[in-house]
Amino acid sequence: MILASSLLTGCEKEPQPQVDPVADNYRTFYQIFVGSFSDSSNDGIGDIRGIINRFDYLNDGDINSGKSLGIQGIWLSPIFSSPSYHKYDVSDYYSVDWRFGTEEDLKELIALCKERNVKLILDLVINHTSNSHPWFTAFKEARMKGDTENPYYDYYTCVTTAEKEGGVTYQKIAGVDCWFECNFSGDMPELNFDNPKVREEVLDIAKYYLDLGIDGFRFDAVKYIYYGNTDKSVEFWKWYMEELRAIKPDIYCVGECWSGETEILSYYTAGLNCFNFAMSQAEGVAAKAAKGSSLSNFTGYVESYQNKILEKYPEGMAMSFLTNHDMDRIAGAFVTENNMRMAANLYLLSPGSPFIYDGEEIGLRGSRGSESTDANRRLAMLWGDDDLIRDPIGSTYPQNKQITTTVAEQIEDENSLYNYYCKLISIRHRYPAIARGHYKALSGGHKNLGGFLVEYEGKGLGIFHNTSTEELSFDLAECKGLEGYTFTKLCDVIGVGTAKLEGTVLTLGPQTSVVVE
Ligand SMILES: [Ca+2]
Ligand SMILES: [Ca+2]
Repeated sequence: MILASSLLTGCEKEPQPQVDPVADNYRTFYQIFVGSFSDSSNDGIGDIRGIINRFDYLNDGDINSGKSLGIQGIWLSPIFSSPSYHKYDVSDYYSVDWRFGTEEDLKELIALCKERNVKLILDLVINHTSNSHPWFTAFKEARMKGDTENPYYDYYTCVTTAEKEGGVTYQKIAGVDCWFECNFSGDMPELNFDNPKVREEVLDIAKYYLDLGIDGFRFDAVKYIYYGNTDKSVEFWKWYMEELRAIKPDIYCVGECWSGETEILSYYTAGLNCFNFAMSQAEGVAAKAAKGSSLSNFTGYVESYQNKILEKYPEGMAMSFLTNHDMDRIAGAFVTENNMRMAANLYLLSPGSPFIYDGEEIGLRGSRGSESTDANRRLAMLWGDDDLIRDPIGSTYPQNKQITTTVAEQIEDENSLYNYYCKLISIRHRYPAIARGHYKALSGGHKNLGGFLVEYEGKGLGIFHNTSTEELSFDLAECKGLEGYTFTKLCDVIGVGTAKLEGTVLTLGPQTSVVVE
């Protein structure tokens, strides 16, 4: 059973402005898999106008309304022309895929985002193109003819049979000794970034969309630019980020380097924030702690990871998330929804700029399954109204495994996961320190009790979590690491149980988190 979470009034009592005043990049983002989100044209495929129609759901312009998720940024999965449903293989970087709408629709979405102070970033896939991109057609033709004068002759990475390297995937062009690199699929040939013309092309694409009013990008597959050579890939991103920052100093970018911590952190030296993969998935540090394993593994990780980022890139941020479109939905990782709520507390009450994958806030399910299809990880949003959005082509997820509630139902139910996310996000935004502060791990004297001292602008904020299923107490006066700080106010409580602060003794109900000052 899920008990009502109690939400106390925040410590800041001054009336807050209607429009979120945040001007920096420490924002709570929402990932939209465009084709599965909302359909405005009744063809079953999500589109840009669908997002425009759903904007009040995402951010209604009033951070105090309590009727909106209140997200401050949107990442759109690729929207450019592409033969696939997922569009990670682009055939024209300068046109919106006709199924998703038009550039006019995109401009309208940009204007709406600006009005609501929501940053809009596009998924930019530059490592590879579609094999139906005109550049690739021209490259292939030039190679087959041996036409070295053709400007596209060197647009893609290719080697001779003798030059092939292990661990890299190639495909041969029939009739000539030319193997083009294609680590994702033969349909996705990889561009040659040693060619200055290719670098110019990818810079022009970014410039075009920045001119249109886009706030930045989510960069796909950053480590594949020079696959197997991290130094060269880092050099590329350093160059690219410097060029982009010269055009738009406050640009918001995040890189996808799906790898271990050391490799992820190397891209921070290029001035590029990257997704924090260790926080994600069923066995990630957030989900594991939420399921009851030692909380100090989580708190210690958050502290050390933030320090490592700041060492590599003083303006860097952690970019936490639980899942994305390439992973099984996180709701399936937990036996009870209370664990799911705890995982949300852990990652949304941590530093930087976190990402919520659309549908996560209603507990949407979907996993690859034995059919091994990623389409199952990108199922249609369950609006519960007349939206005709359909699951993507190739999905096989059994209907009887899906949740039985919808957005419409969860909005009306004050104890729903959706309303829980709304409250949790509003708590995150009430304290600028949560996103921007410096985190120090604290132990609560029990394997499931602990949290952080968060220092920001000379003040200390306390965040504490009880991940167990019982009530736990501890004395803040005896908490190692809190020397010099006395917390006297219990500001916000979110979780399954309640909480109290009596003198210096803090008591947290089961699976509950608090903010104290
Ligand atoms: Ca549509
Ligand atoms: Ca590459």
